[in-house]
Amino acid sequence: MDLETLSARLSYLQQSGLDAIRTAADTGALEAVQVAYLGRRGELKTLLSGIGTLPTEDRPRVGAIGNRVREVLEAALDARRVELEAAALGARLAREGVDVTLPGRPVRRGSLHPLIETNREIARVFGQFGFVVYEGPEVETDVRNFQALNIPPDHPARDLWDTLYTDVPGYLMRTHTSPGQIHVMQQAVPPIRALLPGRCFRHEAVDASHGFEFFQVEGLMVDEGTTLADLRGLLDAFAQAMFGRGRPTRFRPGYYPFTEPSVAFDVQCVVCAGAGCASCKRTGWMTILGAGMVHPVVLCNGGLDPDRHQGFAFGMGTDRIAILRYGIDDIRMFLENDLRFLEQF
Ligand code: 2NL
Repeated sequence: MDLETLSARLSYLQQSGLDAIRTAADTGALEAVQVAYLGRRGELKTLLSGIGTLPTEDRPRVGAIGNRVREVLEAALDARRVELEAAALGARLAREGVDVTLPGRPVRRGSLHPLIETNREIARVFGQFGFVVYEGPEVETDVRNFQALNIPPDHPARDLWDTLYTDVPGYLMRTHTSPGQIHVMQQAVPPIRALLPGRCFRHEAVDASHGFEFFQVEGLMVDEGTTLADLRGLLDAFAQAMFGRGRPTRFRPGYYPFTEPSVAFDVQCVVCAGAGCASCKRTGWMTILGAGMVHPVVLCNGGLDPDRHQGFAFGMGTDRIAILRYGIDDIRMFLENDLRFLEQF
């Protein structure tokens, strides 16, 4: 082969290499072009192996042309590689792109159960009078749930059919939050202003106004010289906060083994406002809680001296307060966990 032919072939090789590089559709194809032209057994190597047949003085010139061809092709390969990678990235971005202007998926927010909200509202009102929230255990001793509260052994509440007993002798599911107040009396030093919200349990046949579990809130105040008048004033303020300003209230005589005297506290019916309706059984009054002066025996059981300290206590069913506030007629709704009901509050 002579110099001229070899130069022409090198020039042709460069041109066809550049064409192949330009038309390579992706980085894989480009890799194949590189191997075919510049690889160890590529076209350039093959062509240059003919250099030995040239006269010695021509060899450097052909070598220089060969190097130049390699440089041109390498530069073209690099440029095309950058181009292909950018195009691939662009295509991927277009394919996987996120439309940030699309509306988001709505987050479904939960809310507190209406009974828990009612408990909190009750605690908020009494909190303004200095009452502090305490909590007691749901499994209690027979002593604290009954004996300490002056509830005699033959009291109907102690019957198997009214109380859920555990299989551990002497332990039961508390039937009211009062045993929690015994804990408070035994631990705190008067003046005591305690509020005890919590879940209670009774062995009941379930109907529209009875469940086997229910919420109760109890209050206890113990100090020197605490009277029934203090109780009345406090409960009036509570009734007005829950059922509206200026709402008339009344005390009626009641009975509990743990208070003496005992009262029922009524609020004028919010539905009929005195005219008589089904909601208050046409009496014009709704009983919202029971209360009384803590029985001296109970004060003693709580570790206090009745000659020095007196107190009052009151207890209410959260369910009942919520029913009256929201105008619901079936307490089973509160425990059925039907969102269509619960979401209305
Ligand atoms: C009701 C009536 C009441 C009490 C609860 C109480 C607690 C102690 C001492 C004295 Cl430690 N009394 N609690 C007093 C009167 C009534 O609850 O019908 N609740 C739903």
